[in-house]
Order: sequence, then C-alpha cells, then structure tokens
Amino acid sequence: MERTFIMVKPDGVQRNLVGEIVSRFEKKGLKLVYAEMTQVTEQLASEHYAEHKDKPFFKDLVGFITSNPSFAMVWEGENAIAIGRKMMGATNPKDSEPGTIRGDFGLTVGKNVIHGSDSQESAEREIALFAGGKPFVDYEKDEDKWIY
Ligand code: 3AN
Repeated sequence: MERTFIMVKPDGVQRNLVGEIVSRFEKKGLKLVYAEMTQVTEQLASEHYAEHKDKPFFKDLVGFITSNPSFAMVWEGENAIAIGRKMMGATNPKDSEPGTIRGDFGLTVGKNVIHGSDSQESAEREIALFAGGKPFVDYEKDEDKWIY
C-alpha cells in the first residue's frame, strides 16, 4: 500500500473546500490515516518547497502557505500518489481538466487550492516533514473488500 501527503492550502481552507476535498478522496476509495489542521511555519515551508528556492515566486509561495492555516492529510491506497496527482489536476488551473480539484475550484497558479506528493521520494519526505513522529491510525475498512 502506498501513502501520499495531501494538503488543502490556505485558500482552500478559507473557501470551505476541506469537506469537499476529503469527500472526493474518501469516495475514490483511499483511506485517511492522518489529518491535522496546521499553521505552516516559515521554516517548514522553506524545507517543503526547497526545490523552488531559486524561483522568482519562492517568496510569494512561502508567504502564501504560511499566511493562514492549512489542512494536512496522509491518504493510503494502491497507487495513492499517482491517483492523488490525477485528482488534483495540473499545477496551473488554466491547464487542469474539469473534474479535477484544481480544474473545478482553482483559477490561478499562485492559489491552486491543494498540494499533493508527486513521487514516492517526495511522499516520504513530506510525510516525515509534516507528520513525522505523530501517530498514524492503522485500521481495517470493511468496504476495502469491495474496492480491492
Ligand atoms: P505542484 O503543486 O503541482 O506539485 P510545483 O511543485 O511545481 O507544483 O509548485 C509548487 C507550488 O508553487 C504550486 N502549487 C504553486 O502554488 C506554486 N507555483 C508553481 N509554479 C508557479 C508559478 N509559475 N508562479 C507562481 N506560483 C507557482
């Protein structure tokens, strides 16, 4: 089973999209094993977005993600990382398909509602960064036998 780190960014929280987004992942059949309402610090944001530190939008990106609380989650399931990316849609909402989260709820690349791990390596890194040391809930779901 794969795990992916998904986070509703401050714009999604402020626009009351947490429930809608959790619902989409639940209905897809993924299993929620960790969730936390969190105020991302500048230190954490800089580590999380380290790959973008030389980009012109880095300062705005860190400023935005630390501006208000986010909703951090870990979802588990077969191919959870690739499926999460597909459900989110392309980074820039002008390219994301209708039916995806960014395609349905985003308008600009700077405020694109959701973050999700893009590889096994980034999932492990992000889960450790945001949920490291915190307890994960391990449980069985009866409906899994209708999904797998
Ligand atoms: P994704 O979030 O789809 O993995 P990344 O990792 O390339 O995309 O970018 C991280 C975040 O940086 C994006 N979610 C977006 O908020 C911001 N970002 C990416 N490209 C730009 C850009 N050209 N201008 C402003 N913000 C950007």
